Amino acid sequence: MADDHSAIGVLACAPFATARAPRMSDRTDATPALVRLADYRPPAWRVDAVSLAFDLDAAATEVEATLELRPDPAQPDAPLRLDGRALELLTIAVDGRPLAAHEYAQDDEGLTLPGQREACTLTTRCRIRPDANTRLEGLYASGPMLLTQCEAQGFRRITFFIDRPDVLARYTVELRAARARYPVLLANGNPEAAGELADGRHFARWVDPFPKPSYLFALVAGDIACVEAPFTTCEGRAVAVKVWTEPADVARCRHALECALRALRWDEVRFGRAYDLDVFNIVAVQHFTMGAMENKGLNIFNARYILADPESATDADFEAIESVIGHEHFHNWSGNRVTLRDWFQLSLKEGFTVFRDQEFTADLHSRALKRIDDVRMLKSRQFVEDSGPLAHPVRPAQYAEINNFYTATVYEKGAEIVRMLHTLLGETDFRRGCDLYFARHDGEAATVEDFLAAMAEASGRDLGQFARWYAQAGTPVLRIRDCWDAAGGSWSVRIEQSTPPTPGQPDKQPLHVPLAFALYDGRGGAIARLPSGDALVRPGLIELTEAAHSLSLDGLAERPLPVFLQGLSAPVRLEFWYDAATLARIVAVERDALTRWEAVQQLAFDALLGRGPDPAAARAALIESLGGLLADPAEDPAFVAECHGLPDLWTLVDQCAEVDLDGLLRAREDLLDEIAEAHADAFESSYRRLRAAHPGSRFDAAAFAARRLSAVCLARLTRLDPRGTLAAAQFADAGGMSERLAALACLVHFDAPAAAEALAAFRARWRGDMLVTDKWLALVATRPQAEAIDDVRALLGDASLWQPANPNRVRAVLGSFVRGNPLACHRRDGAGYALLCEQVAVIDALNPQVSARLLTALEAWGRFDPVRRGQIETALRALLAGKPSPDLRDVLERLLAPRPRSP
Ligand code: B3K
Ligand code: ZN
Repeated sequence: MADDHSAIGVLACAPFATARAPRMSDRTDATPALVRLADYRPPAWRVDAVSLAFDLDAAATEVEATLELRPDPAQPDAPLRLDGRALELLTIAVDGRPLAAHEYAQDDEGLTLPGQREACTLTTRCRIRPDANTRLEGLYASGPMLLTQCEAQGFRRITFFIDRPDVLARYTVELRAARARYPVLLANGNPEAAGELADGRHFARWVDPFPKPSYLFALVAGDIACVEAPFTTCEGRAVAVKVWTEPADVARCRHALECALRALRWDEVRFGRAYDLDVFNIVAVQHFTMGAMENKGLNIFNARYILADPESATDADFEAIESVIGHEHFHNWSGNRVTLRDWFQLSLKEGFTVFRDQEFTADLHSRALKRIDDVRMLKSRQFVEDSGPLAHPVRPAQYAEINNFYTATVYEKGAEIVRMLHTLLGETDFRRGCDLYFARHDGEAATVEDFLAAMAEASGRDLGQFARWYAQAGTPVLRIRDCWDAAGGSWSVRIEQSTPPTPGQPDKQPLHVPLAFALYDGRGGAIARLPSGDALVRPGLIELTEAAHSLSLDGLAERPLPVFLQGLSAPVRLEFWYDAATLARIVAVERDALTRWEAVQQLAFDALLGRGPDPAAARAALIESLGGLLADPAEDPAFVAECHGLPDLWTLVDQCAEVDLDGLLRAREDLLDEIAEAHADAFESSYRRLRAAHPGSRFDAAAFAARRLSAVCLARLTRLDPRGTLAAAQFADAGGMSERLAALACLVHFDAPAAAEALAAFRARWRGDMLVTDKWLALVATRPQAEAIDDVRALLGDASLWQPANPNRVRAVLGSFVRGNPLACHRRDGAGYALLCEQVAVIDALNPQVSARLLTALEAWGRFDPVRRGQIETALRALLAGKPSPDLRDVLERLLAPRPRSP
């Protein structure tokens, strides 16, 4: 364990120069320069150890940093350069000697010491303004708390540092603050000392024994309380696990604490990864740009992913909390112990960790349902991203603003790549590969190549071609045609793969694709024999490596029913056309739940988009299949609910080169009406049965599943009952938030007479709780009426509700509006786009990460009709002309770039 406290003593009494006039500029108008992967160079200087001392205060915090610096002998002439943004430099000294003005140069991006060539101790003292920090990056205030968010480049807003992930240092941190206002002082690592200071102030000293990059630094100070539990790791380490929040909410942290204990144990059992500190602190805060952050030993969470009880949180909230708690903890190895060489490798930690959290949920609950949920999300978000102007490789080759690359592609497609490795290698070799990767790179900054090399070595497989998945953007298409020769009893199949052009990548190479498959005979029995040909075929899996493959199987008595891509064995689009009867048969005979669900989706696509051999037959088969699923007591109600959830608008848009938005929305509503009418009795009886069998808010898998399906039944029944009687009754006697919110959504979305009263009652009940109020805001913003835009304007004018500096409010109102209210946001008169872009500009001045992300919701605009395209282009160009932040500018420029053409 590093013992740097003497250094803090030195730091506290070292003489300092008074620095020149502060440079505080934080915005530039210029297009940010592109950073390229090809330009990567190792750091010219290393930081071995850091001592930080914070005199915390919301209005003015002073940060004293002592860095043990050492030049890279291979780059002897490189000057010492440190990153720093919006820092007021108060003093600077090298080896205790105050620097004269000519010995360093400060600019908007940092600090250079041109004459420094030898290893040295650099001490700086800076002043920062947490309460003026609306970017929520660096040190900022959330209500009465002070906290940090450093990933990706926020540490440079706290102190001068070589702020890149391949500079790993050991940190000692002393926090000092007024005890009355900040009684709890937390930082990374283990607590080492604490005590009183003069004038009602106190201090806490934390030492992190593990070297880490600056993006994992964190502190929290405030009047917070915790729930806690002991945990003993498989290595025998006693860990105090604590979940903290503002005292009034602490009772709602119990579920999160239990999730953390489950995550700690699961990672030991499934991945052999043990926790490595004496304390594991998790803190919930109200202001947070993302969901959560994996800082070493001090995970910081958006409160929406911590606080829950049955009265205030839905079943989906409970599930999401478990998943995010797991995700952040799993980063302790995939991200923290083994970190990233550079930000291009982001998916190395994010894709891998999403895969790990997906497996955590699948192992603990229903593997089938988890996969369906993940694939639904992948298709509605990542596939759309991958086919639009913001498409980029899982490992981008360049970026203007790294914060714009925390995307569905880096996270979800990145997880699919890891899942394909798992499929290709099998659990045993995959685990051996992970173990090797962790052992070989522990304490290092790694690359995608390092990860693949460990997997290849552990399995003996050549992953050279597989690596293209990281470099090539766009969703590959598998075009499959089969042929049956009845006379010879021979079945043959041709499989072609291609990937459409994406921005900057007109030409694509064939990928290494694991294609799961099954062949069924006429009675639904699996055909065990394998086809042969020019692809590697093993039971249940074909490995594609070429642009085209041919396979065949002889000696069959009847035409087999082939099923491809079970479990979505690769993130590709499948073009293999079944007629409606065959799709219905797949729903009936297939064993893989995801493939059954996909067959239902396929019927819906054919019916809604007028595709396939007979759209009318697809519509009839869909309605019949949905009825069959509803009537079958052997089916898991949650699976039935998933099947009844038709593809959302964005998944449908993704299927079309040119979109008739109005037509698509109408078609979807008409189909839902028809389904409701066709199965009205079954919906009613299922609804009553499910609610009677699982009253109240019990928390077990059966109750979750029942509530999921009863919510679908209620939504269909409310279509048939303009008075919304059943929904009003459920709203009145709801057993918890899931039932209450489902009922309220029906009343609001179908404009039932009781809607206004129910909305008012909900708002009054939760007036003091903005997290729950966010659910209310989202409902108001998604009322599917063109006039909902007026409601949104009213919300934006209500200061008790609208807090543009809080990302949760922005997501609840504007995020819901732009993603979930096509009828209002995409109004043909352009009023929705005007509102969105006007608000994006307002938010951009506060928090550029949030404004840039909000605008990505327009990524499919190039497929819209000419009228909408014209309006969107005008709105985007106006934003571009109005001095956007570099983050927003980057998104705007990519949205407006000419579309890539096929070669
Ligand atoms: N690593 C963080 C995300 C940080 C976002 C920076 N803009 C959360 C996560 O993926 O675990
Ligand atoms: Zn993550």
